[in-house]
Amino acid sequence: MKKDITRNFTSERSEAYIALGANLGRREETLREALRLLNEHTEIEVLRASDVYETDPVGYADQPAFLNMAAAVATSLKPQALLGVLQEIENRLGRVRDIRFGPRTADLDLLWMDGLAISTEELTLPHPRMHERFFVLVPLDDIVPQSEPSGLRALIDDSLIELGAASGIRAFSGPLFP
Ligand code: PH2
Ligand code: MG
Ligand code: MG
Repeated sequence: MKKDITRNFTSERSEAYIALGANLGRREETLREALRLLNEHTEIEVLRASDVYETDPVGYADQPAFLNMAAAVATSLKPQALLGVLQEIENRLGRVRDIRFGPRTADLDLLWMDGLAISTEELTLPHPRMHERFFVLVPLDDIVPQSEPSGLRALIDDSLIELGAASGIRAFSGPLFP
């Protein structure tokens, strides 16, 4: 059955995947705090966090290296509401500048939610560029189970084969959560 995304999920929980990035300020503390704030929300539970990777900037090269990671969450929020929470957390963590693809204190991108396909002004799911970015795929690869039911596992496997040898990404630390 196709999911009705206009419905208000009160009890039903979705599994969502979020990419986190930071390349200004205290990058590791920012990511740790983002995970804490996510999990603190009454309708979001952080299930798994990936290792942390240091990555060369993609898209706009003249900026510092990023720390990137990914997280799996369970949530009763609808996609738009979850997106709103991610933006609130970015704001709380002091995100100010917003050059497209430019430096950011905290970037929380909603990548995938139960295999939903959505295309609106504010939100496109799956994230339209996730399959071409090592800084998204490599962390996701850490936390998406082999048995993931909605097609994300297959997307990661296919994309990593398509892209070939990973570059511009280095191990930085283990998971920052719990
Ligand atoms: N985010 C961008 C643009 N470029 N490059 C890396 N390595 N990591 C990012 O998180 C990133 C980027 C836009 O959000
Ligand atoms: Mg981003
Ligand atoms: Mg973003």
